[in-house]
Amino acid sequence: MNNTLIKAYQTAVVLSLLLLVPLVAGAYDIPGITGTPGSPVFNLTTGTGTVVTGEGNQVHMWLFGVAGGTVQYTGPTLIVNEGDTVTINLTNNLPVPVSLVIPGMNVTAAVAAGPGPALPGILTKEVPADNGATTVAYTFTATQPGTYLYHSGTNPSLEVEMGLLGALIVRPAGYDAVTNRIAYNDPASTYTHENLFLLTDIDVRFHNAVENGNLTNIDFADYRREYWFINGRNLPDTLAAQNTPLLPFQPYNAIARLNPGQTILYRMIGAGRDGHPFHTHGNHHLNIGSQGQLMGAGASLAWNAFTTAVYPGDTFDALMTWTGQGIGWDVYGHASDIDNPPLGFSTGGAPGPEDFDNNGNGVYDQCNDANNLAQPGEDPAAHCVPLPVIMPNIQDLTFGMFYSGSPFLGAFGALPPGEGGFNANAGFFFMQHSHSERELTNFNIFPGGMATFLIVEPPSAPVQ
Ligand SMILES: [Cu+2]
Repeated sequence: MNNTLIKAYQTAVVLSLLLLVPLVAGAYDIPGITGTPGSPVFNLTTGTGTVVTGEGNQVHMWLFGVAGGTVQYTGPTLIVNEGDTVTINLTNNLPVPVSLVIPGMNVTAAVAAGPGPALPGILTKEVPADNGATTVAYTFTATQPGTYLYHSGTNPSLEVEMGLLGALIVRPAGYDAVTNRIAYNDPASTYTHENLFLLTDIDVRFHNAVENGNLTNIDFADYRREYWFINGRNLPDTLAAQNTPLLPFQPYNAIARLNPGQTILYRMIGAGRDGHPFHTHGNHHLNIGSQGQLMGAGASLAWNAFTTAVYPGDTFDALMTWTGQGIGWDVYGHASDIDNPPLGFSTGGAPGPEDFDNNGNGVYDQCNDANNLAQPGEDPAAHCVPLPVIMPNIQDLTFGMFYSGSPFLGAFGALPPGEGGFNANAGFFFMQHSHSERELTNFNIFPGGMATFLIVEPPSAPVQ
């Protein structure tokens, strides 16, 4: 075939491959529980559990869980839709009364079953300590989409500290899990993936006192945190699998992943005793909502931040993306081709990393080819610009456990014996963490605490 025929053939191949790609890429959601649309009912209970900390300590907790299941830290994430009439039936297996408050929701509480009556608490009606005999129903209409905290409204100094808290997500009326992934009823809140970052902290001395029955000897003014959590886990457990049997009371992890150009919705909640400056590496995040309120039509009052101060009771909805724009060199390694040999089409197979910027002209990584343009999202000014430093010899480098051996996205390079294995796709790992440095420890052991990672995976590794 002559060159024209080859190009026509390859263009057809590329187009047919594109047709096989779904219009909406695979996406992941926040794990949680849902109910019957319109009128979901959640049956929750309380109980004691043991949280395993990042350095291996075990901490006595009071926790919410689905009735008949395992209690958990943090409590089950409740996911409902705007306009739903939500009922949460709560029973209690703890030695103290408990209750449920949901700041931002107009909740009605009443005894639904059992001997009753509910105890008249300070903030809401309470479930007595009666080994599950009484059920109190908390009912509200989810009028406003957004991210919310629920927690015990009974002696919160003790009971929120002990772990009686969780997240509530209200999806907007126009939301569709496949075709319209929005945080609010506004296209400016559109996202590809979403993550929950429920931020908590504890003082293990209080938990030891409760475990030993010394409920009256706790001085909450004298608190000193030793552990900081995201979704009930400390680093490195924030990166472990969901529902791992190693952490039976801590089902949720906190890994964030995206492909270049995609957008993640971070739902951040402050539920500890201290505020936490939550900091994103890789890019700033755009705070589009807070406390269930969109920051203006078209998100016009949204604000960019590298760090958002998340104080107790705060919730923020923030959009995070990554494109590699503006760094001034070609993160895909198109210029040098040292680490990333031509793959995929050029060897007769599926698209590979080196095909990503190919317009179907049959020429691969020829930066002097006028048809070889920057890919969507790639900075045209950086396309084919080489890495502006000379890489040191490997014996002169210190290796992080997530380094692929190459500075280029999706490329592997040489690593010393024993290094590697934690970065399967040669992605970029960006720490997302509390910028209070002391909160990056587990009982004074660094690294740990309130930290996780955003993994920018190369286009060859679609994030589902
Ligand atoms: Cu940092």
